Amino acid sequence: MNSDDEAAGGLEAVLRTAKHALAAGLTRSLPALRVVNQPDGFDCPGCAWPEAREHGAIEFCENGAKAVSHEATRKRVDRAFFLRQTLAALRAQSHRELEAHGRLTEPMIRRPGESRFVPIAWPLAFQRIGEGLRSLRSANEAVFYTSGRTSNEAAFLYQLFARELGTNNLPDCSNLCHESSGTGLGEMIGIGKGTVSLADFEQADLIFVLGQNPGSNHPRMLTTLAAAAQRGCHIVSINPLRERGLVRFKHPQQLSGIFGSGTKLAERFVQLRVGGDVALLKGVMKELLALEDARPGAVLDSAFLAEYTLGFEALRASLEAQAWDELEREAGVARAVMRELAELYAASERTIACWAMGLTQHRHGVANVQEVMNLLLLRGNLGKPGAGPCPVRGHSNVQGDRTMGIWERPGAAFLDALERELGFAPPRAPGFSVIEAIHALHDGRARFFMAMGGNFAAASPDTAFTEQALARAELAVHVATTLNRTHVVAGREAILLPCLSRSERDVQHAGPQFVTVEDSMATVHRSQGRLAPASEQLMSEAAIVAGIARSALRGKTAVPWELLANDYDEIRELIARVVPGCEDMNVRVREPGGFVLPRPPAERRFTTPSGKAELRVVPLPKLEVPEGRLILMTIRSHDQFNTTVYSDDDRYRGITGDRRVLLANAEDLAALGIAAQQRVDVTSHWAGANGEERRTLRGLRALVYELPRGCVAAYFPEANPLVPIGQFADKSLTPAFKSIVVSLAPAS
Ligand SMILES: Nc1nc2c(c(=O)[nH]1)N[C@H]1C(S)=C(S)[C@@H](COP(=O)(O)OP(=O)(O)OC[C@H]3O[C@@H](n4cnc5c(=O)[nH]c(N)nc54)[C@H](O)[C@@H]3O)O[C@H]1N2
Ligand SMILES: Nc1nc2c(c(=O)[nH]1)N[C@H]1C(S)=C(S)[C@@H](COP(=O)(O)OP(=O)(O)OC[C@H]3O[C@@H](n4cnc5c(=O)[nH]c(N)nc54)[C@H](O)[C@@H]3O)O[C@H]1N2
Ligand SMILES: [Mo]
Repeated sequence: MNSDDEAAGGLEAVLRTAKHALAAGLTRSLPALRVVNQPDGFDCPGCAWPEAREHGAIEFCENGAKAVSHEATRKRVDRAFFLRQTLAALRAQSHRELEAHGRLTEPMIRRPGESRFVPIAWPLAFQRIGEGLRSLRSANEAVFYTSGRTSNEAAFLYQLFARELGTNNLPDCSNLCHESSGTGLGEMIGIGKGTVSLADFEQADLIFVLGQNPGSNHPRMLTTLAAAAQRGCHIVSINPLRERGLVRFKHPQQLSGIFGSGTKLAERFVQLRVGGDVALLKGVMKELLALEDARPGAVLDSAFLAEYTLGFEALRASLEAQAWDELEREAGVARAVMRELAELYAASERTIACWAMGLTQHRHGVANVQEVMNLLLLRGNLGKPGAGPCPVRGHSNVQGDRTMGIWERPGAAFLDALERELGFAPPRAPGFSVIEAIHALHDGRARFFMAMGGNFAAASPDTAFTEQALARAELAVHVATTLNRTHVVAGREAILLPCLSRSERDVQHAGPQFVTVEDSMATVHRSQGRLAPASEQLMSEAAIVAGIARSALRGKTAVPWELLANDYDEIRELIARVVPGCEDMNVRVREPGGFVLPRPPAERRFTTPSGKAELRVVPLPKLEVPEGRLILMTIRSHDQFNTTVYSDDDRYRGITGDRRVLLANAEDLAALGIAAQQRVDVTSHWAGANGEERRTLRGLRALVYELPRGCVAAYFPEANPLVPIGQFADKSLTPAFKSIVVSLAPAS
């Protein structure tokens, strides 16, 4: 490979961006791109990486452009479309085909036993949903899912409605995503968020990037990493796959980046086994203790450990008792490499650790996160400039939705505040997370399913089981922008409600509205769409929730729904009274750049029971992989946003024209007698309640790839049928999307 093939970004990214804008129709898409992530524009609907707030600079990336162009498409899914397409025809289409039909334009309903969606007026749709909800025996038979693109204002209203109705059944995409980070950090430092800001990246001298592929999934993060690398900061990527976007980077929006050879990013790449992070990190910490023994007082931050933490002695004892051979075997990394990492870390004054799905989506996802936090705490890398944990969030407002109360296990303080300010008694029992909701729908404990965005059927594990569960809902209600698999499989009866997208103008009775979002670093800022709505019939998410709430609760409500939906300042007044840190929200969010929510650990204050940061001893996970079987991780390509697939290419990984592929180590394929390019059937195996369970996905093309022995990879969501419903992270219940035991056979 020459350097051009290696570098992410550059001229090719510019051309791709232009191509996606052209595909959407220049007149809709280019004005939109000009106001993405600008102070008076809208927040990019792509990832949650914060914007560098330099006025005048156009802050978007190739993949943000794809997300914007996708919602700015000129194609329409209208009543004529549904006359042509039966349910059976829609069910036969791929994820990519369904999304490519374009934007939903008017409310539609599919009645029980009918084979088509037909139009329904908004008031009648609300009425029907209200009836459906009132017919439930208990509010706990309803499930209210949220994906992470929903604004703070809509999310706050949505949870308020669910709780006034009487349930905490508010599963969200976080359950499938960073829940392990929230749980792991919450136990150790008191809140489930990271503590660093963009400014910290300007001061760090060492950045770990664990289980993350920012070149495709957080492209703007590369600008930050490139700037750090240029001033000499060390960057270490820990990943079974050598992700090209982390090797070299060309800034696509600067001339030097378009034509130059790029900045070298991660100078160190540690290729561990899938699931080997706890073992690797234990090894690094064990070597760190050895370095401290050799140079007492020079390696650990003993003053910090003594003043701010608990549990160091137990952690030390467990590391000392841990055998090296187990660590090397489980990590698939030699002790010498762990030693090198320990030396690099010991020499660093300010370390940041970034991570994403490669850590969270394992049975030991919480343990992974806690080992990272242990490592940081040993050298006091928390609450000082240039240092700290940085879980890199996925959806653009997934963190904000949680702050607004989209959570099946809300804290007592949040519920108390709701009760105090709204005057109704919210339910106190925990609700269903995604996995729990799937089971409840499956066995009839839940009978109503509503989704505020997202694609529950395709994003969840065990597709066959999940689709069966969704199909059993008596009524399924979807608030969405584009058509997807969930809309065509869920519910005996289904209602599709089309909403405004992030980039579109939102005008209510009180005039033009803006919404707010919270990025990955806890900054809350405004987002205001500028494009004309895709159809005159679209409603905002906030107005849809208010309409449903009024219909379902009738007069029995303590909430002025109409007033709130007419003027989002009124929603923010309420948020300011309920959500800590949002005081004076209407004033502060109008200031340039918005405001930062409090993160006590960033000031070395800990709201844990002990009042200290608590180091944790986590067990060493042992992935039992029987002879002849492999561990499968499911990952994103460069040309998708979660279940929205834009093309069948994966440019940085050099894969074109096919997503039904299985990436594997050459020696593993040879040992199994499978040739490169041969089609294989992949079967997952797990211990179910009634003996071994298995699922098979047929006809994936085997591709030789630079992966450790025993590890294979396939794309999400095509590979989701293989993910066992019963395998999820301890404590956080995040499905083990990245460690599935599989066997291969030549395609039948
Ligand atoms: N363009 C675009 N942007 C996106 C998204 C998108 O789909 N498209 N999705 C958004 C969302 S919701 C999220 S959550 C993020 C996801 O962002 P990422 O977490 O970067 O996405 P994944 O493709 O799931 O990649 C996980 C990485 O983990 C590695 N990995 C897998 N198993 C292990 C392991 O056991 N250990 C280690 N150390 N590494 C491992 C994989 O090789 C891969 O590089 O991106 C967000 N941004
Ligand atoms: N195997 C496997 N499975 C995974 C993962 C994995 O790595 N591997 N990753 C998991 C992760 S990290 C996540 S976050 C989940 C994602 O799960 P989800 O968030 O449920 O899925 P998305 O694909 O992001 O949702 C796309 C849909 O959202 C709707 N939409 C888009 N914009 C808007 C909007 O502004 N408003 C509304 N109301 N709707 C909108 C569109 O109809 C679109 O079809 O998937 C999870 N599933
Ligand atoms: Mo995510």
